[in-house]
Amino acid sequence: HDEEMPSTEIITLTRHILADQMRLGPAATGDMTFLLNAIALTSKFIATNVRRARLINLVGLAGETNVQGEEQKKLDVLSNDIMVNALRASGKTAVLVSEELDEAVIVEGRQKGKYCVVFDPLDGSSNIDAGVNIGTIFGIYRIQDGSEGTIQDVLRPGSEMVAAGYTMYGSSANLVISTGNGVNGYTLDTALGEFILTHPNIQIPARGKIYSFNEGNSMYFHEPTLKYLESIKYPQNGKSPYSARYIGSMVADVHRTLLYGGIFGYPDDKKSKSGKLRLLYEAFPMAYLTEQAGGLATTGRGRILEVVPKTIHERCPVFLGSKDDVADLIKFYEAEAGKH
Ligand code: P6P
Repeated sequence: HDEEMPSTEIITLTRHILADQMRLGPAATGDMTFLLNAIALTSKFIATNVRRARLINLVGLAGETNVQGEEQKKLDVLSNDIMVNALRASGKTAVLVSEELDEAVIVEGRQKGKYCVVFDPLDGSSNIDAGVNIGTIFGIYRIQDGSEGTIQDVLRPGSEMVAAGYTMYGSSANLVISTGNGVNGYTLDTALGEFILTHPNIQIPARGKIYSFNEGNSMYFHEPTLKYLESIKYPQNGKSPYSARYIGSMVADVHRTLLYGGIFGYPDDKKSKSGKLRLLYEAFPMAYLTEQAGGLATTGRGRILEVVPKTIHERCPVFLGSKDDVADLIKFYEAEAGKH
């Protein structure tokens, strides 16, 4: 045949995580599979609305009312509502934590399940009018044995998560997930309405050539951060300097780091005592994915996944990426610690 025959071997998200579930054997009840499918559905819904909002925002600005004329809900509120509703309705969750909600949602009655989902429904949404990629970030804990599902089930180190992922909304929707057995990437085929496996077994390069920091905060940076950046911008022994890439949307910066390597950092500094990124639903999921892809994720003083959260919206310094690059950064923090 001269025209390209469509592949008849398409691995959809559902098929791929079902295979993953079978790997776990009869103990797996399929609840995680069902839960991840519910999350995938919300990502499809959000992807559609992000795409439409770009049009509405632009048209809205011109004509005062948007194309549908309906009251346009803020996209991040809309994204939060679809996720809370879909996760509660899945019957697989007991506790939900959202960047958009001050308090955790405790699921009661028949709908209560055994998983806790912490999420940022639309991270980076301030970038949407510029057409910059934004995303949904999520992490999943199983409730602790004997627990009915309380806030204590999510105030646990990220190392106790059983899954994490993000969906990046750009020219296409990319869903990247790990259930503890490596990292896989799926791309939404809008014709099928299915996420198709496009990036099996993502492995971050051991070292990259890109650093991703907001250097606009340099005047506030602590010594170790400044010294590390100096070492890659003015390298000794004839090495080439690293390239700077900073999108200002965590999902996009982390996605590029996973695929191309290098280091992403949002340090704590004199202005932001604990940095800016949230521990539970930004730092933990991205650290989980980075480690599953063979990279490192540190606060500068220790492994991000070992931090024990005290409150659900607390912040945490983040340095993550290629293991050799992050190891180089850690040396500067150890030198600093060694001084005292
Ligand atoms: P800054 C977006 O607002 C966000 O929460 C992350 O997605 C992103 O990495 C960070 O803040 C960007 O922050 O201070 O560099 O604009």
